Amino acid sequence: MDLEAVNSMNYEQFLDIFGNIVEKCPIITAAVWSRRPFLTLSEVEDRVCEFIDSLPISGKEGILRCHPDLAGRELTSGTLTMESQQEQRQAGLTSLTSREQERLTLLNTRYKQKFGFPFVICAKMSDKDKILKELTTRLQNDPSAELLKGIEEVKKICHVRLQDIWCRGSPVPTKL
Ligand code: 2AL
Repeated sequence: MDLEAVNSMNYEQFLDIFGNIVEKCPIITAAVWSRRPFLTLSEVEDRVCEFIDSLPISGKEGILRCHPDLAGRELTSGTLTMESQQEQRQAGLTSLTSREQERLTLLNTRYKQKFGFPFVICAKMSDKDKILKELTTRLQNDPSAELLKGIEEVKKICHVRLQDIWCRGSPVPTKL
C-alpha cells in the first residue's frame, strides 16, 4: 500500500480498508478521510490520534466501550471483529487454562464495575501473563489515569492495525 493509493481512495474505499483501525469506530476513519491528501503514511495515524485527543471525556470513554473484553463472550461465540480475533489469539487468549480464564473474567468484571468501561490493552504487544499482571495493577489506578492509559492502548492497537494494512500491500480495497 503506498501513499498515492491511499490519497486516491474515495471515502467508501477508505472505510473498507481503514474502517476498523479503531475498534468499531468507523466514524473516526470517516472523519480522517477529510484530511487528505496525507503527506506521509504515518500522517493517517497522526490524524486519528488528533481526532481522539480532541474528544471530550465521554467520547474517549465511548471509544473504550466499543472494545470487546479480552477472552470474553465474543471470543467464545466467534463474534469478534477479524482484527480483534487475530490479536486475542496471538496473545494466547484462545488457549487459557480454566484457572486463567476464571481469573481474567473476574478481573474484567471488577474493572468494568470500577471504571464503567472495559480494560483495554494492545494484545499484540503483550501476552496472556502480562495481560493478567497489567490488569491487576491497573485496577488500582484512579479513573482519570485509567482513561488516559486505555486511550494510549487504543492508539497502540491502531498503530499495529495500520502496520498490518501497510504491509499487506494491497492498494485495492478487498470489497471492490
Ligand atoms: C483488544 C482487542 O480487541 N484487541 C486488542 O489488542 N485489545 N481488546 C481489549 N479489551 O483490550
